[in-house]
Amino acid sequence: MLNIGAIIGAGIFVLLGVAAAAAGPAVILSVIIGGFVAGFTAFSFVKLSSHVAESGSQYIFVKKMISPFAGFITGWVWFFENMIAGGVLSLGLANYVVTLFPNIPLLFVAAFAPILLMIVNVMGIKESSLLNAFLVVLKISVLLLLVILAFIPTSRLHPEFYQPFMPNGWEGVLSGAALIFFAYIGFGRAATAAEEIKNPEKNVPLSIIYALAMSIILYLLTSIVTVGLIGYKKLADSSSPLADTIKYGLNFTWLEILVSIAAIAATASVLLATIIGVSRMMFAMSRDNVLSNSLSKLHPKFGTPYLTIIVAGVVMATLPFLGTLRQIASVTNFGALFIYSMINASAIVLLRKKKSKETIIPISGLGVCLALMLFLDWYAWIIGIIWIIAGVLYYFIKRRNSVDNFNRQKP
Ligand code: ALA
Repeated sequence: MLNIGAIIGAGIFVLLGVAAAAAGPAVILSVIIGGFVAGFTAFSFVKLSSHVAESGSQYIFVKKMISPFAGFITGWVWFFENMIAGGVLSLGLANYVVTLFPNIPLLFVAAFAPILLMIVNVMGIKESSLLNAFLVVLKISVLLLLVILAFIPTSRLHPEFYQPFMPNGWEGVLSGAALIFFAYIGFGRAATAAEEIKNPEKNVPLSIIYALAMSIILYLLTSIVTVGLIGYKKLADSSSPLADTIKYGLNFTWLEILVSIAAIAATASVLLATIIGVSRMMFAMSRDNVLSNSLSKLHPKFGTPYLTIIVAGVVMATLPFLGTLRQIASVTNFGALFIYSMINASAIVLLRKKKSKETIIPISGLGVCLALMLFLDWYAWIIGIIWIIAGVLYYFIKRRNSVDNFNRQKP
C-alpha cells in the first residue's frame, strides 16, 4: 500500500496531458518506455533491498555499496527531488479541486494541501497508513472503471485518434517518456521505511515488484483509452486530463466527479507518502550525522521526526508559486533519474562482488536512466547540477568543520 500510494498520482492523473503534448498518441509508447526504465531500476532496488534492510533506502544503499560521499549526494538529491515532486503533486491536486469547485483559487489549494498532510503525518505513521490504504483502493478502482466504461456496452474509442501516431517523431516520444517518468517515481518507497515493515528482506522486494507491475498495466490501459476517447490534442490542452476524458469522451457527469475525487485522493496519497519518505530519509541522514542532528529529534507525544516533516511540508507548499507543472516535473525527473542511476551503479557494485551474471541488468539500467535524462528540458539540468554542486560544497564544509572540532577537542 505504501508503494502504490507513492506511485499512482499526479503522473497519470495530470502529467499524461503534458506528455501527450510532447509525444502525440505515441504517449502510449512513452508510458511503456518509462515503465521499462523504472523496471530496470526496480531490479536493482530488489537486489539491494534484499541485501540491506535499513531505513533510508537510496541513501543507505549507495553509502554501503559505493561510498559515504556518494551516499550523501544521493540523499541530498533525493530530498530535492521529493520536495519538488511535492510541488507537482500539490499543483496536480489543486487542478482537480478547481475542476470540482471553480471558485477556489488554484494556488491557495496547492499551498494548503501539503500543510494539511504534514499535520496528519506528524500525528504518526499508523494513522497515515490507514488513510493511505483507503486512498489507494479508491484510485485504482476509478482508473479501472474508466477503462472498463470505455468499452461497455461497445467500444467508444475512435481509431482515427491514433493517427498520425508519432506527430513529433521519436524525439517527441522520448521527451514524453522523460516527462511521464514522473508517474513511476516512488516504487522504492517501502524501502525508506524498511525498519517499520515486518520481514523486510522478503516483503520490501515483493512490494516493489507488485506495485510497479500493477502501475505499468494500469497506466498502459489508461493511456490507450484516454487517447482513443478524446484524442491527444484535447489531452494536451487539459490540466485535468482524466476528468476531461470523461467529460468529452464518455459524458457521465457522475464519473467525472468521481475521477476528480480519485485524482485528489491519488495526488494526496502520493503527497502523504512523499512527506513520509522525505522525513524518514532526513531522519536517517541526520542520525548518521551528515545532516544537522536536531532534525532527527522525535516528537515527545507522537514519536515522529516532526521537524523533518514540517520542513518538508513548508517547502512543498511554496513550490507551486515558483513554476509551471512541466517545469517542476522536469526538474523532479532530473533528480529521480540521477538517483536511479546511482541505485543502478550500486547494484552493479553489489552484483560484481558476488560475481553474478545478472550484473548486465543494472548496467543496462544505468544506461537507460542516463539516456532518458538527455531528453529532459535544459533548465532541469541547470537547476539539478546547481543543487548537486551545492551538496558537494555542503559535504566538504561540514566535514572540515567536524575535523576542526575534533582537533580542537584533542588535549
Ligand atoms: N509517481 C508519483 C505520481 O505520479 C510521484 O504522482
